[in-house]
Amino acid sequence: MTSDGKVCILSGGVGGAKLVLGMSEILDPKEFIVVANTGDDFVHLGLHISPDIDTLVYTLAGMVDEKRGWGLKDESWNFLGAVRDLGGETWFNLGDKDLAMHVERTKELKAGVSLSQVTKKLSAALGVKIDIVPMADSSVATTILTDDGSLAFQHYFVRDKCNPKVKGFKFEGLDKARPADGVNRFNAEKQRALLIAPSNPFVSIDPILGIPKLRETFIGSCHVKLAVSPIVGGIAIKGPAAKMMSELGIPSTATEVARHYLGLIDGIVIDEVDRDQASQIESLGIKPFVTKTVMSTLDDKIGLATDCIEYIDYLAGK
Ligand code: FO1
Repeated sequence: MTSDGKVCILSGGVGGAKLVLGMSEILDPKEFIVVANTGDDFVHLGLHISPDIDTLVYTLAGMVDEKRGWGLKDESWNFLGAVRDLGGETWFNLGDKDLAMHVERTKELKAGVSLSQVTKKLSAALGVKIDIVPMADSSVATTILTDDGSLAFQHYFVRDKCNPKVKGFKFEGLDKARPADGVNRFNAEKQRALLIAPSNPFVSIDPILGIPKLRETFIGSCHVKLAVSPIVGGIAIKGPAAKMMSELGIPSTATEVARHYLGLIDGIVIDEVDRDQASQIESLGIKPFVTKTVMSTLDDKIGLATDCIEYIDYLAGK
């Protein structure tokens, strides 16, 4: 590890997990931690589901279904079929093998083990060496304010397929949330960088940054603050970020992603197709780095992770 401390990656699900996988190929596990959004967490059929943690763990364990981006590959769906036969809720797809993760997590949480500790235990069991830390151990629940009323995150995202028009967001429990121990340990010293993954700024990153005092602490504890834009050529590679932006009256551009993080980040990585926005971003006082950000192959993921680390070192004046 360098003497300059660690990199802390803030991540949601699919897009963030891809960058983290790339990072795991170029950095030692001791050189970085991943802080996962838990605003998407919910209790379903009596089970505690932590979708972004699951996606990170399965991706790093090489077990994720790459086509869907979430859940396990070679999955079967007998449990879901049996729930359907009983007239139960089947809008949220829980595969037979995936079920084990939620059952084990729920059992441990019920026994009083913290989400941080359960995550550590379950990721280690699957051979994941990267430190994945939930943003908080207490519950934070993202609610989407829409034209159809307030919707719990997974109702908006999975059940209603992101169709309702978004008017705003609420993060219940955020005021009482405290950063998990792993995040506190990271912030106790001067660290190499904060890296915001190409995740949804509104529902994946804002819940993390909204934990009281966390944003200010990151500003103080990290030498460099860098984000990667999840918006490429006006669209989001995965998920509703671009749709949310246009419904909120914000142009869906990399420039607006940079503006969203104004006051926090020193630099932003944007895609080649958005090269013409570089000077606009620069005029915000944020330094843009243009590269290929779409991560289809493992080489793409390693390439973007390498670019991020090189740009972090450049911004640190090395
Ligand atoms: N996403 C879907 O689009 N449909 C699903 O049925 C679904 C099930 C699911 C089960 C377990 C899990 O860990 C994740 C799951 N996801 C599903 C992904 C997840 O809900 C979203 O990708 C995130 O919450 C957004 O980051």
